[in-house]
Amino acid sequence: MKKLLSVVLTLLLVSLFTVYASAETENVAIGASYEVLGILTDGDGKVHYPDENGDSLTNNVFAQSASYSELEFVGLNITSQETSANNGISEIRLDLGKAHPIVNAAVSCSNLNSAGITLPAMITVTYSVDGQNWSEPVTAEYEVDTPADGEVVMAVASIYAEARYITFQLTHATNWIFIDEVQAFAGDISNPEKPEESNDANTENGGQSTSAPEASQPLGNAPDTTQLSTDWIYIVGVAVSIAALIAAIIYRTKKK
Ligand SMILES: [Ca+2]
Repeated sequence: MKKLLSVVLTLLLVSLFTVYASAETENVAIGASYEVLGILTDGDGKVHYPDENGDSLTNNVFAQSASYSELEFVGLNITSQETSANNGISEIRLDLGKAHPIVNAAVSCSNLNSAGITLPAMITVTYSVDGQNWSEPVTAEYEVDTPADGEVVMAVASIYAEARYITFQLTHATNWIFIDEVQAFAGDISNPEKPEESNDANTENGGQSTSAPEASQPLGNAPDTTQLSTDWIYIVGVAVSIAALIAAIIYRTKKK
């Protein structure tokens, strides 16, 4: 009986580790090249809040505070030529070098209202394997519900598809948006933990596309039925594991 118990416990630990490992992701945007639309050059040719070395957004370094004086931030201005010509939307176009299975993409933004720097009113992400065929826009959600003034806030878009090119479209709430990093996390895209996206953000900008996941399927998302059944296998597996673990502990306690 003891042998059986140790076998069961070992199997449980292995299965729990497998579940944990499948949730691991890696930021494959570190060191990736990108293009920015929205840096402001004034009439005298002065560049305001530039991307000093052209690597601030993928160097895996974050600003120490929300301040505009932090060199890690790249300033994007709604009156810049590029943003003006792009319907008031600034963009960061990331090239990962090759296609990766992308679980989600994130962008880090300063929220310093007291200095006229606000979070984008909306962030949408589109992605592509070949740079020709693009997904429908996916709305990124802020990780903080009510960001405080002076806080740096991350917005995350759920992707679950192969992608090499990822474009962040940043709709301005005010003149300035300050960004210090963009990220793209590769991992297991076969098992999306579907956060059912609300369409609230989409309605703010009537022109943008609505719900995203269905539209992004042509680029490689698994069908919903597969996702659901895989989810349930994990949930049942973990539940059985925990029940068996408790039973084993009770059994051993009684033996003593
Ligand atoms: Ca950075």
